[in-house]
Amino acid sequence: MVTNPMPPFPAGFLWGVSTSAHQIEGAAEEREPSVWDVFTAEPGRVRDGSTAAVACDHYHRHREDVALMAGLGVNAYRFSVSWPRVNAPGGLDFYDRLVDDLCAAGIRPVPTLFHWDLPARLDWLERDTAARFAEYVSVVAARLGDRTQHWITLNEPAEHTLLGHALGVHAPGKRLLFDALPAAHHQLLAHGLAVQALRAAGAVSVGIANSHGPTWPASGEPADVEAAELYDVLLNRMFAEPVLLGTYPRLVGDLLSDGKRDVGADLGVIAEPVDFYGVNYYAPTRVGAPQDTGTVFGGVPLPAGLPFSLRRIEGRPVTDSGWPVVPEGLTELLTGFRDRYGDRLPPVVITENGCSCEGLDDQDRITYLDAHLRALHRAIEAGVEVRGYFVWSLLDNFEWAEGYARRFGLVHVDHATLTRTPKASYAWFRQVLREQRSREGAGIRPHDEGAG
Ligand code: GBH
Repeated sequence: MVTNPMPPFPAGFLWGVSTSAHQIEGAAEEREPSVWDVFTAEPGRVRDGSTAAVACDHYHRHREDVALMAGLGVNAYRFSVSWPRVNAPGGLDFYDRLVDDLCAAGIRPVPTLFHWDLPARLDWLERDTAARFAEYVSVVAARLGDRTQHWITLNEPAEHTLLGHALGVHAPGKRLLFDALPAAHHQLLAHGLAVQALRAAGAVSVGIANSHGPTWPASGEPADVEAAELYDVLLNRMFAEPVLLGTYPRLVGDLLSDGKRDVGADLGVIAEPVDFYGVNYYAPTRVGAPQDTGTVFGGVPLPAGLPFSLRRIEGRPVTDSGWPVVPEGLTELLTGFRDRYGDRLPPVVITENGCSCEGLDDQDRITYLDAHLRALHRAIEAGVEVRGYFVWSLLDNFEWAEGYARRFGLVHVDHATLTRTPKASYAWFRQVLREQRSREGAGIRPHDEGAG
Protein backbone atom coordinates (compact mmCIF):
# COMPACT_ATOMS: atom_id res chain seq x y z
CA MET A 1 0.00 0.00 0.00
CA VAL A 2 1.14 3.49 -0.86
CA THR A 3 0.28 5.98 1.87
CA ASN A 4 2.31 9.23 1.57
CA PRO A 5 0.44 11.82 -0.45
CA MET A 6 1.90 12.56 -3.86
CA PRO A 7 3.52 16.03 -3.95
CA PRO A 8 1.75 18.54 -6.20
CA PHE A 9 2.83 18.79 -9.82
CA PRO A 10 2.98 22.08 -11.77
CA ALA A 11 -0.08 23.93 -13.02
CA GLY A 12 -1.20 22.91 -16.48
CA PHE A 13 0.50 19.53 -16.20
CA LEU A 14 -0.56 16.97 -18.82
CA TRP A 15 -1.73 13.82 -17.06
CA GLY A 16 -2.31 11.01 -19.49
CA VAL A 17 -2.12 7.47 -20.70
CA SER A 18 -0.36 6.21 -23.85
CA THR A 19 -1.18 3.57 -26.45
CA SER A 20 -0.19 2.86 -30.05
CA ALA A 21 -2.30 2.00 -33.07
CA HIS A 22 -0.86 -1.39 -34.00
CA GLN A 23 -0.94 -2.55 -30.39
CA ILE A 24 -4.62 -1.85 -29.73
CA GLU A 25 -6.71 -1.12 -32.83
CA GLY A 26 -7.14 -4.44 -34.64
CA ALA A 27 -9.42 -4.08 -37.73
CA ALA A 28 -6.46 -5.20 -39.81
CA GLU A 29 -8.66 -5.61 -42.90
CA GLU A 30 -9.34 -1.88 -42.85
CA ARG A 31 -5.75 -0.80 -43.31
CA GLU A 32 -2.97 -1.41 -45.78
CA PRO A 33 -0.55 -4.06 -44.53
CA SER A 34 2.20 -2.67 -42.33
CA VAL A 35 5.67 -4.12 -41.78
CA TRP A 36 4.25 -5.57 -38.54
CA ASP A 37 1.42 -7.39 -40.36
CA VAL A 38 4.03 -8.96 -42.65
CA PHE A 39 6.41 -9.77 -39.80
CA THR A 40 3.83 -11.42 -37.54
CA ALA A 41 2.61 -13.59 -40.44
CA GLU A 42 6.03 -15.29 -40.46
CA PRO A 43 6.19 -18.23 -38.05
CA GLY A 44 8.39 -17.88 -34.98
CA ARG A 45 8.51 -14.08 -34.89
CA VAL A 46 6.12 -13.53 -31.95
CA ARG A 47 6.55 -15.49 -28.73
CA ASP A 48 2.94 -16.74 -28.47
CA GLY A 49 2.42 -16.90 -32.24
CA SER A 50 -0.19 -14.14 -32.04
CA THR A 51 -0.83 -11.22 -34.37
CA ALA A 52 -2.44 -7.81 -33.90
CA ALA A 53 -5.23 -8.53 -36.40
CA VAL A 54 -7.80 -7.99 -33.62
CA ALA A 55 -5.60 -6.75 -30.72
CA CYS A 56 -7.96 -4.89 -28.32
CA ASP A 57 -10.42 -4.15 -31.14
CA HIS A 58 -10.10 -0.52 -30.10
CA TYR A 59 -11.08 0.46 -33.66
CA HIS A 60 -14.62 -0.73 -32.89
CA ARG A 61 -14.58 -0.05 -29.13
CA HIS A 62 -12.96 3.37 -28.92
CA ARG A 63 -16.06 4.88 -27.29
CA GLU A 64 -15.76 2.45 -24.40
CA ASP A 65 -12.04 3.20 -24.12
CA VAL A 66 -12.59 6.97 -24.11
CA ALA A 67 -15.17 6.44 -21.34
CA LEU A 68 -12.56 4.49 -19.36
CA MET A 69 -10.17 7.43 -19.72
CA ALA A 70 -12.83 9.91 -18.70
CA GLY A 71 -13.55 7.80 -15.62
CA LEU A 72 -9.84 7.75 -14.84
CA GLY A 73 -9.71 11.53 -14.96
CA VAL A 74 -6.78 12.03 -17.34
CA ASN A 75 -6.67 15.32 -19.23
CA ALA A 76 -4.63 13.98 -22.19
CA TYR A 77 -4.38 10.82 -24.30
CA ARG A 78 -1.34 9.87 -26.35
CA PHE A 79 -2.33 7.51 -29.16
CA SER A 80 -0.74 6.88 -32.54
CA VAL A 81 -2.12 7.41 -36.00
CA SER A 82 -1.57 4.40 -38.24
CA TRP A 83 -0.06 5.47 -41.55
CA PRO A 84 -1.24 2.27 -43.31
CA ARG A 85 -4.78 2.96 -42.05
CA VAL A 86 -4.70 6.55 -43.25
CA ASN A 87 -3.67 5.14 -46.65
CA ALA A 88 -6.83 2.99 -46.72
CA PRO A 89 -10.22 4.46 -47.72
CA GLY A 90 -11.94 6.08 -44.73
CA GLY A 91 -8.93 5.58 -42.47
CA LEU A 92 -8.73 9.18 -41.36
CA ASP A 93 -12.44 9.16 -40.48
CA PHE A 94 -11.64 6.89 -37.54
CA TYR A 95 -9.16 9.37 -36.05
CA ASP A 96 -11.55 12.21 -36.73
CA ARG A 97 -14.23 10.45 -34.63
CA LEU A 98 -11.71 9.55 -31.93
CA VAL A 99 -10.55 13.16 -31.63
CA ASP A 100 -14.16 14.36 -31.46
CA ASP A 101 -14.93 11.87 -28.69
CA LEU A 102 -11.83 12.87 -26.74
CA CYS A 103 -12.65 16.57 -27.01
CA ALA A 104 -16.23 15.89 -25.89
CA ALA A 105 -14.80 14.12 -22.82
CA GLY A 106 -12.44 17.03 -22.06
CA ILE A 107 -9.34 14.97 -22.93
CA ARG A 108 -6.66 16.50 -25.12
CA PRO A 109 -5.61 14.34 -28.07
CA VAL A 110 -1.83 13.88 -28.35
CA PRO A 111 -1.28 11.94 -31.58
CA THR A 112 2.02 10.26 -32.43
CA LEU A 113 2.41 10.08 -36.19
CA PHE A 114 4.66 7.03 -36.37
CA HIS A 115 4.79 4.23 -33.81
CA TRP A 116 6.60 1.47 -35.79
CA ASP A 117 3.78 0.38 -38.16
CA LEU A 118 5.34 1.49 -41.45
CA PRO A 119 3.33 0.71 -44.60
CA ALA A 120 4.80 -2.59 -45.83
CA ARG A 121 5.73 -1.17 -49.22
CA LEU A 122 8.03 1.41 -47.61
CA ASP A 123 11.46 1.00 -46.04
CA TRP A 124 13.36 3.32 -43.66
CA LEU A 125 16.60 2.39 -45.41
CA GLU A 126 15.28 4.46 -48.32
CA ARG A 127 15.79 8.19 -47.91
CA ASP A 128 12.60 8.90 -49.84
CA THR A 129 10.52 7.44 -46.97
CA ALA A 130 11.23 10.63 -45.00
CA ALA A 131 9.60 12.74 -47.72
CA ARG A 132 6.64 10.34 -47.98
CA PHE A 133 6.20 10.65 -44.20
CA ALA A 134 6.03 14.45 -44.37
CA GLU A 135 3.30 14.20 -47.03
CA TYR A 136 1.27 11.84 -44.87
CA VAL A 137 1.77 14.12 -41.85
CA SER A 138 0.39 17.08 -43.82
CA VAL A 139 -2.75 15.11 -44.64
CA VAL A 140 -3.31 14.14 -40.99
CA ALA A 141 -2.59 17.66 -39.72
CA ALA A 142 -5.04 19.18 -42.19
CA ARG A 143 -7.78 16.88 -40.87
CA LEU A 144 -7.14 16.85 -37.11
CA GLY A 145 -5.29 20.13 -36.61
CA ASP A 146 -8.33 22.20 -35.71
CA ARG A 147 -8.78 20.14 -32.50
CA THR A 148 -5.22 19.05 -31.79
CA GLN A 149 -2.72 21.17 -29.92
CA HIS A 150 0.11 18.70 -29.18
CA TRP A 151 1.77 16.50 -31.81
CA ILE A 152 4.47 13.84 -31.56
CA THR A 153 6.35 12.98 -34.75
CA LEU A 154 8.01 9.61 -34.00
CA ASN A 155 8.07 7.02 -31.26
CA GLU A 156 11.50 5.72 -30.25
CA PRO A 157 13.49 5.70 -33.47
CA ALA A 158 16.28 4.19 -31.34
CA GLU A 159 14.32 1.00 -30.56
CA HIS A 160 12.82 0.80 -34.06
CA THR A 161 16.34 0.96 -35.51
CA LEU A 162 17.97 -1.37 -33.00
CA LEU A 163 15.23 -4.01 -32.66
CA GLY A 164 13.80 -3.79 -36.18
CA HIS A 165 16.81 -3.08 -38.38
CA ALA A 166 19.97 -4.03 -36.43
CA LEU A 167 18.84 -7.15 -34.53
CA GLY A 168 15.78 -8.27 -36.49
CA VAL A 169 13.61 -9.17 -33.49
CA HIS A 170 10.98 -6.57 -34.45
CA ALA A 171 9.57 -5.72 -37.87
CA PRO A 172 10.90 -5.40 -40.51
CA GLY A 173 13.21 -8.14 -39.22
CA LYS A 174 16.49 -6.87 -40.69
CA ARG A 175 19.77 -7.93 -39.05
CA LEU A 176 22.12 -5.24 -40.25
CA LEU A 177 23.93 -4.37 -36.99
CA PHE A 178 25.77 -1.08 -37.56
CA ASP A 179 24.63 -0.98 -41.18
CA ALA A 180 21.17 -0.16 -39.76
CA LEU A 181 22.29 3.41 -39.01
CA PRO A 182 20.79 4.92 -42.20
CA ALA A 183 17.36 3.74 -40.97
CA ALA A 184 17.91 5.92 -37.89
CA HIS A 185 19.09 8.88 -39.96
CA HIS A 186 16.10 8.68 -42.29
CA GLN A 187 13.69 8.54 -39.34
CA LEU A 188 15.35 11.61 -37.84
CA LEU A 189 15.13 13.37 -41.19
CA ALA A 190 11.46 12.37 -41.32
CA HIS A 191 11.04 13.92 -37.88
CA GLY A 192 12.51 17.25 -39.07
CA LEU A 193 10.43 17.30 -42.25
CA ALA A 194 7.33 16.45 -40.18
CA VAL A 195 7.99 19.35 -37.80
CA GLN A 196 8.10 21.65 -40.84
CA ALA A 197 4.88 20.13 -42.23
CA LEU A 198 3.12 20.52 -38.87
CA ARG A 199 4.22 24.13 -38.53
CA ALA A 200 2.98 24.83 -42.06
CA ALA A 201 -0.38 23.39 -40.96
CA GLY A 202 -0.43 25.75 -37.94
CA ALA A 203 0.51 23.25 -35.21
CA VAL A 204 1.08 24.88 -31.82
CA SER A 205 3.15 22.34 -29.92
CA VAL A 206 5.36 19.69 -31.55
CA GLY A 207 7.78 17.13 -30.10
CA ILE A 208 9.30 13.68 -30.50
CA ALA A 209 9.14 10.66 -28.12
CA ASN A 210 12.60 9.18 -27.63
CA SER A 211 13.58 6.16 -25.56
CA HIS A 212 16.19 7.09 -22.97
CA GLY A 213 17.85 5.77 -19.86
CA PRO A 214 21.08 6.25 -17.90
CA THR A 215 23.91 3.94 -18.98
CA TRP A 216 25.87 2.72 -15.98
CA PRO A 217 29.37 1.28 -16.39
CA ALA A 218 29.85 -2.19 -14.90
CA SER A 219 32.88 -0.89 -12.96
CA GLY A 220 35.27 2.06 -12.82
CA GLU A 221 37.70 0.22 -15.15
CA PRO A 222 38.43 2.28 -18.28
CA ALA A 223 37.24 -0.52 -20.61
CA ASP A 224 33.84 -0.64 -18.87
CA VAL A 225 33.53 3.15 -18.76
CA GLU A 226 34.36 3.37 -22.45
CA ALA A 227 31.80 0.69 -23.34
CA ALA A 228 29.11 2.50 -21.31
CA GLU A 229 29.94 5.76 -23.07
CA LEU A 230 29.58 4.06 -26.44
CA TYR A 231 26.20 2.66 -25.41
CA ASP A 232 25.17 6.13 -24.23
CA VAL A 233 25.98 7.42 -27.71
CA LEU A 234 23.85 4.74 -29.38
CA LEU A 235 20.82 4.90 -27.09
CA ASN A 236 20.75 8.52 -25.93
CA ARG A 237 23.07 10.97 -27.63
CA MET A 238 22.61 9.92 -31.25
CA PHE A 239 18.86 10.56 -31.00
CA ALA A 240 18.84 13.57 -28.67
CA GLU A 241 21.69 15.61 -30.15
CA PRO A 242 20.65 15.88 -33.81
CA VAL A 243 17.22 17.07 -32.60
CA LEU A 244 18.43 19.40 -29.83
CA LEU A 245 21.84 20.56 -31.10
CA GLY A 246 21.87 19.79 -34.81
CA THR A 247 24.92 17.53 -34.48
CA TYR A 248 25.64 13.81 -34.31
CA PRO A 249 28.12 12.46 -31.76
CA ARG A 250 31.40 12.03 -33.66
CA LEU A 251 31.30 8.23 -33.88
CA VAL A 252 27.85 8.25 -35.47
CA GLY A 253 28.69 11.11 -37.81
CA ASP A 254 31.75 9.16 -39.03
CA LEU A 255 29.77 5.96 -39.59
CA LEU A 256 27.02 7.81 -41.49
CA SER A 257 29.26 10.02 -43.63
CA ASP A 258 31.03 7.10 -45.29
CA GLY A 259 31.90 9.12 -48.39
CA LYS A 260 28.52 8.78 -50.09
CA ARG A 261 26.24 10.50 -47.61
CA ASP A 262 26.56 14.12 -46.53
CA VAL A 263 24.43 14.52 -43.41
CA GLY A 264 25.27 18.20 -42.85
CA ALA A 265 22.28 19.69 -44.65
CA ASP A 266 19.94 17.07 -43.16
CA LEU A 267 21.02 18.03 -39.66
CA GLY A 268 19.70 21.52 -40.28
CA VAL A 269 16.27 20.00 -40.93
CA ILE A 270 16.48 17.52 -38.05
CA ALA A 271 17.24 20.38 -35.63
CA GLU A 272 14.03 22.23 -36.52
CA PRO A 273 13.05 23.59 -33.06
CA VAL A 274 10.62 21.50 -31.01
CA ASP A 275 8.31 22.78 -28.26
CA PHE A 276 8.71 19.82 -25.93
CA TYR A 277 10.97 16.81 -25.68
CA GLY A 278 9.21 13.48 -25.09
CA VAL A 279 11.02 10.88 -23.01
CA ASN A 280 9.97 7.24 -22.72
CA TYR A 281 11.64 5.88 -19.58
CA TYR A 282 11.67 2.27 -18.38
CA ALA A 283 15.07 1.44 -16.83
CA PRO A 284 18.80 2.21 -16.88
CA THR A 285 21.26 -0.13 -18.59
CA ARG A 286 24.39 -1.62 -17.01
CA VAL A 287 27.11 -1.78 -19.65
CA GLY A 288 30.56 -3.36 -19.64
CA ALA A 289 33.44 -4.13 -21.96
CA PRO A 290 32.80 -6.90 -24.50
CA GLN A 291 32.58 -10.41 -23.02
CA ASP A 292 32.86 -13.87 -24.53
CA THR A 293 29.60 -15.04 -23.03
CA GLY A 294 26.46 -13.95 -24.85
CA THR A 295 24.86 -10.65 -23.90
CA VAL A 296 21.12 -10.08 -23.75
CA PHE A 297 18.99 -7.00 -24.49
CA GLY A 298 15.44 -6.96 -23.09
CA GLY A 299 15.43 -10.77 -23.21
CA VAL A 300 16.94 -10.86 -26.72
CA PRO A 301 20.36 -12.54 -27.19
CA LEU A 302 22.69 -10.15 -29.01
CA PRO A 303 25.18 -11.26 -31.68
CA ALA A 304 28.84 -11.79 -30.77
CA GLY A 305 31.45 -9.19 -31.60
CA LEU A 306 29.67 -6.06 -30.31
CA PRO A 307 31.88 -3.38 -28.74
CA PHE A 308 30.00 -3.62 -25.41
CA SER A 309 28.17 -6.17 -23.26
CA LEU A 310 24.99 -5.69 -21.25
CA ARG A 311 25.03 -6.77 -17.59
CA ARG A 312 22.39 -7.35 -14.97
CA ILE A 313 21.53 -4.56 -12.55
CA GLU A 314 21.83 -6.45 -9.26
CA GLY A 315 19.75 -6.07 -6.14
CA ARG A 316 16.61 -4.70 -7.78
CA PRO A 317 13.17 -6.13 -8.26
CA VAL A 318 12.43 -6.87 -11.91
CA THR A 319 9.16 -6.51 -13.81
CA ASP A 320 7.51 -9.41 -15.67
CA SER A 321 9.56 -8.30 -18.70
CA GLY A 322 12.73 -8.83 -16.65
CA TRP A 323 13.55 -5.11 -16.55
CA PRO A 324 14.96 -3.76 -13.28
CA VAL A 325 12.89 -1.26 -11.29
CA VAL A 326 15.10 1.83 -10.81
CA PRO A 327 12.95 4.94 -10.22
CA GLU A 328 15.88 7.22 -9.36
CA GLY A 329 17.21 6.48 -12.87
CA LEU A 330 14.47 8.83 -14.09
CA THR A 331 15.68 11.67 -11.86
CA GLU A 332 19.27 11.00 -12.93
CA LEU A 333 18.34 10.89 -16.61
CA LEU A 334 16.47 14.21 -16.56
CA THR A 335 18.93 16.16 -14.43
CA GLY A 336 21.72 14.68 -16.60
CA PHE A 337 20.00 15.90 -19.77
CA ARG A 338 19.50 19.35 -18.23
CA ASP A 339 23.18 19.51 -17.26
CA ARG A 340 24.33 18.28 -20.67
CA TYR A 341 22.05 20.33 -22.91
CA GLY A 342 21.21 23.39 -20.77
CA ASP A 343 18.66 25.66 -22.36
CA ARG A 344 18.83 23.71 -25.62
CA LEU A 345 16.59 21.20 -23.82
CA PRO A 346 12.95 22.28 -24.19
CA PRO A 347 10.36 21.38 -21.55
CA VAL A 348 10.18 17.61 -21.07
CA VAL A 349 7.10 15.40 -21.24
CA ILE A 350 7.33 11.82 -20.01
CA THR A 351 5.54 10.24 -22.95
CA GLU A 352 5.78 6.65 -21.59
CA ASN A 353 6.51 5.03 -18.24
CA GLY A 354 5.12 1.79 -16.87
CA CYS A 355 5.73 -1.90 -16.30
CA SER A 356 4.39 -5.33 -17.11
CA CYS A 357 2.80 -7.35 -14.35
CA GLU A 358 0.01 -9.90 -14.04
CA GLY A 359 -3.32 -9.74 -12.29
CA LEU A 360 -6.15 -7.36 -11.47
CA ASP A 361 -4.69 -6.60 -8.05
CA ASP A 362 -1.51 -5.20 -9.60
CA GLN A 363 0.26 -3.84 -6.53
CA ASP A 364 3.65 -4.10 -8.28
CA ARG A 365 2.44 -1.65 -10.93
CA ILE A 366 1.20 0.76 -8.27
CA THR A 367 4.55 0.57 -6.51
CA TYR A 368 6.39 1.14 -9.82
CA LEU A 369 4.27 4.10 -10.94
CA ASP A 370 4.18 5.72 -7.51
CA ALA A 371 7.97 5.57 -7.18
CA HIS A 372 8.52 6.91 -10.70
CA LEU A 373 6.15 9.83 -10.19
CA ARG A 374 8.04 10.77 -7.03
CA ALA A 375 11.34 10.44 -8.92
CA LEU A 376 9.92 12.71 -11.61
CA HIS A 377 8.89 15.21 -8.96
CA ARG A 378 12.46 15.22 -7.64
CA ALA A 379 13.69 16.15 -11.12
CA ILE A 380 11.22 19.05 -11.14
CA GLU A 381 12.46 20.16 -7.71
CA ALA A 382 16.00 20.03 -9.11
CA GLY A 383 14.93 22.53 -11.76
CA VAL A 384 14.03 20.40 -14.78
CA GLU A 385 11.00 21.78 -16.56
CA VAL A 386 8.53 18.90 -16.93
CA ARG A 387 5.12 19.44 -18.49
CA GLY A 388 3.46 16.03 -18.47
CA TYR A 389 3.44 12.34 -17.63
CA PHE A 390 1.79 9.52 -19.58
CA VAL A 391 1.44 5.98 -18.23
CA TRP A 392 2.21 3.17 -20.65
CA SER A 393 -0.43 1.88 -21.05
CA LEU A 394 -4.20 2.32 -20.83
CA LEU A 395 -4.92 -1.27 -21.91
CA ASP A 396 -3.18 -4.64 -21.91
CA ASN A 397 -2.21 -4.88 -25.56
CA PHE A 398 -0.11 -6.50 -28.29
CA GLU A 399 3.38 -6.20 -26.80
CA TRP A 400 5.25 -6.63 -30.11
CA ALA A 401 7.48 -9.75 -30.18
CA GLU A 402 6.09 -10.73 -26.76
CA GLY A 403 2.56 -10.97 -28.17
CA TYR A 404 -0.14 -10.86 -25.50
CA ALA A 405 2.13 -12.46 -22.89
CA ARG A 406 3.05 -9.14 -21.23
CA ARG A 407 0.43 -6.92 -19.61
CA PHE A 408 1.20 -3.19 -19.30
CA GLY A 409 -2.38 -1.91 -18.86
CA LEU A 410 -4.14 -0.01 -16.10
CA VAL A 411 -7.12 -1.81 -17.58
CA HIS A 412 -7.12 -5.59 -18.03
CA VAL A 413 -8.20 -6.91 -21.41
CA ASP A 414 -9.44 -10.49 -21.72
CA HIS A 415 -8.07 -11.24 -25.16
CA ALA A 416 -10.66 -13.98 -25.78
CA THR A 417 -13.75 -11.86 -25.02
CA LEU A 418 -12.16 -8.37 -25.29
CA THR A 419 -13.80 -7.46 -21.98
CA ARG A 420 -12.13 -4.51 -20.22
CA THR A 421 -11.72 -4.57 -16.42
CA PRO A 422 -10.01 -1.74 -14.52
CA LYS A 423 -7.19 -2.98 -12.29
CA ALA A 424 -6.19 -1.78 -8.82
CA SER A 425 -3.66 0.55 -10.52
CA TYR A 426 -6.51 2.27 -12.39
CA ALA A 427 -8.21 3.12 -9.07
CA TRP A 428 -4.85 4.21 -7.65
CA PHE A 429 -4.07 6.53 -10.59
CA ARG A 430 -7.62 7.95 -10.50
CA GLN A 431 -7.06 8.85 -6.85
CA VAL A 432 -3.68 10.48 -7.63
CA LEU A 433 -5.35 12.56 -10.34
CA ARG A 434 -8.19 13.53 -8.00
CA GLU A 435 -5.74 14.74 -5.37
CA GLN A 436 -3.72 16.66 -7.94
CA ARG A 437 -6.89 18.32 -9.21
CA SER A 438 -7.96 19.30 -5.75
CA ARG A 439 -4.67 21.12 -5.11
CA GLU A 440 -4.47 24.69 -6.12
CA GLY A 441 -2.61 25.14 -9.37
CA ALA A 442 -2.67 21.50 -10.30
CA GLY A 443 -4.26 22.76 -13.47
CA ILE A 444 -6.55 19.86 -14.15
CA ARG A 445 -10.08 20.46 -15.30
CA PRO A 446 -12.78 19.69 -12.75
CA HIS A 447 -14.09 16.32 -13.78
CA ASP A 448 -17.11 14.21 -13.11
CA GLU A 449 -15.90 11.39 -10.91
CA GLY A 450 -18.81 9.09 -11.67
CA ALA A 451 -17.61 6.58 -14.24
CA GLY A 452 -15.22 3.65 -13.88
C1 GBH B 1 8.17 1.01 -25.59
O1 GBH B 1 9.40 0.48 -25.93
C2 GBH B 1 7.30 1.11 -26.80
O2 GBH B 1 7.20 2.45 -27.26
C3 GBH B 1 5.92 0.55 -26.60
O3 GBH B 1 5.30 0.38 -27.84
C4 GBH B 1 6.01 -0.73 -25.81
O4 GBH B 1 4.80 -1.42 -25.75
C5 GBH B 1 6.50 -0.37 -24.43
O5 GBH B 1 7.67 0.36 -24.48
C6 GBH B 1 6.72 -1.58 -23.54
O6 GBH B 1 7.70 -2.41 -24.05
O7 GBH B 1 16.25 -5.30 -20.39
O8 GBH B 1 16.47 -3.80 -18.55
O9 GBH B 1 17.86 -3.51 -20.48
C7 GBH B 1 10.25 0.27 -24.83
C8 GBH B 1 11.65 -0.10 -25.23
C9 GBH B 1 13.38 -1.64 -24.90
C10 GBH B 1 12.69 -0.31 -23.06
C11 GBH B 1 13.99 -2.64 -23.97
C12 GBH B 1 13.35 -1.29 -22.10
C13 GBH B 1 15.06 -3.11 -22.02
C14 GBH B 1 15.39 -2.82 -20.59
N1 GBH B 1 12.28 -0.96 -24.26
N2 GBH B 1 14.43 -2.01 -22.75
S1 GBH B 1 16.57 -3.93 -19.96
